[in-house]
Amino acid sequence: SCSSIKPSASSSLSVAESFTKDSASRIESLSQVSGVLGSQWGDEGKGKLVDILAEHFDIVARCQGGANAGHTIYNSEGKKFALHLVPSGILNEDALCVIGNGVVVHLPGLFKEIDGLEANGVSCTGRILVSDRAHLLFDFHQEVDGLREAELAKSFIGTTRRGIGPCYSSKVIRNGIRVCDLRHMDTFPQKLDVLLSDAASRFESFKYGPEMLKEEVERYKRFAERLEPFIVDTVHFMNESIAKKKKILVEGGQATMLDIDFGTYPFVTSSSPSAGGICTGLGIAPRVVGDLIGVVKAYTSRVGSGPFPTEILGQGGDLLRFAGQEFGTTTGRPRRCGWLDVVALKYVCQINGFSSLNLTKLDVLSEFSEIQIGVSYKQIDGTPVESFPGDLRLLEQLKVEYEVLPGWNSDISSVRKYEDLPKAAQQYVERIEKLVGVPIHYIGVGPGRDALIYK
Ligand code: 2SA
Ligand code: GDP
Ligand code: MG
Repeated sequence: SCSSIKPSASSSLSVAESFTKDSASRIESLSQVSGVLGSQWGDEGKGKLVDILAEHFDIVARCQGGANAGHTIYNSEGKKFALHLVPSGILNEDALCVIGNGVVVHLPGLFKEIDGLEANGVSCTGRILVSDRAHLLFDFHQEVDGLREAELAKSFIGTTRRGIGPCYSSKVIRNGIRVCDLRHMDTFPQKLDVLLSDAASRFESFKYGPEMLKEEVERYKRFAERLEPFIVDTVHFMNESIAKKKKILVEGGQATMLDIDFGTYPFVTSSSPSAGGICTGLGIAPRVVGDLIGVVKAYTSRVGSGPFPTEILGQGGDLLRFAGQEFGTTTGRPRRCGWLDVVALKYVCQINGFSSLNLTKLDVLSEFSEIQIGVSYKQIDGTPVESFPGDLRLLEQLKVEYEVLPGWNSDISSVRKYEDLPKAAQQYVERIEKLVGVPIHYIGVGPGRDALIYK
């Protein structure tokens, strides 16, 4: 359960050994419907874990977000893949990939991604199912994303400009166009005209005329034909699969600190990357959802604007950024870096009820002789802050209190057993478990598939 945690194993090797689980038993004990969710501001290494777990699941499903996600995976031959809309299960040939109703789908991007995978020997035919209820994200949504950011000037969000916010806006204001609408080309042009006219009346620089509509409709007629074999009522499919005892892994995009409700609003994405998004984005009941693994980077990164209490500015930040290769998978933007923030992490664990954590990129901290953990927040007048605040004004002014732990000054990237980690590295892992109250079952020590320690 989320709240139970093993006692500290820092004192003797034999105790640590008894906690070391082999990979098979850890993965096989995961429940029928499990999920992998981001626990910070994204890019924790969700894609890598999903890729590893996918071998043991029948279905890998995305429930929210879109091509703003960037999941980098190295396969067994060390070949690099960057996935955006296609679930990270695609590299395991037996896994079926579902794009659920909660995802916003940019068809030109999806087909480009599929073509790229196929060109690299990954067969996608018959392996990707797209919900008929999913909303379509058009090129114009991307253009509007850029125009909105430009308009915000200095207070820009720092979006990926993939059209995510504008597409979810269309959905929520109820004039969005869904995948099933591609089957009704008689009414499609009129629906698209409403959206494009709206954008044109809102933004002076948005150029729109009858030619553009005609071209876009023709393009979408071709996309509709190509997409037809992928279109499924995924609500029915998921629930039937559950009844047939198929194992399902849900792959989260972004992370809870970017959640539209729980994140640092307005510096968030427009979907629900937290546990609730699994049910709304796939149409499955909360009681069928079992284990949720929170993926946590051993430090913190954030791309885009917004509060980041434990951010390290200047050289320390650069050191983490280069050691961890912290650059956006989708946009290439340099990521802001800082220490682990336990206040934020505890808040995220409460919201999601994680059964375990995957601590990633522990190897990156080998560069540091001392490691800090943000353990509590205080207001400037010294008043303690109980939980991660919703009020940005408060968040920007607070002071973080740190604990300092010794570094391990050695390369751990080839370590494969928990007990072989240097004492100081074990101490860091166990201190996090203790502070957060959730066990760490997986520890990443490198980007490769094999660079994972089961604890
Ligand atoms: P958006 O585009 O509307 O979702 O942006 C809103 C905020 O959400 C953040 N966001 C992300 N943060 C980290 N990683 C993401 N995916 C890519 C990656 C990002 C990239 O894997 O590296 O390549 O730049 C992601 N997607 C959205 C975004 O930075 C805004 O703060
Ligand atoms: P995601 O969006 O959560 O899937 O994460 P990204 O793929 O955007 O970013 C994580 C990056 O860290 C990728 O380049 C991964 O290859 C890499 N990575 C994942 N786990 C580890 C790890 O344990 N150690 C190191 N050094 N790199 C890792
Ligand atoms: Mg990413």
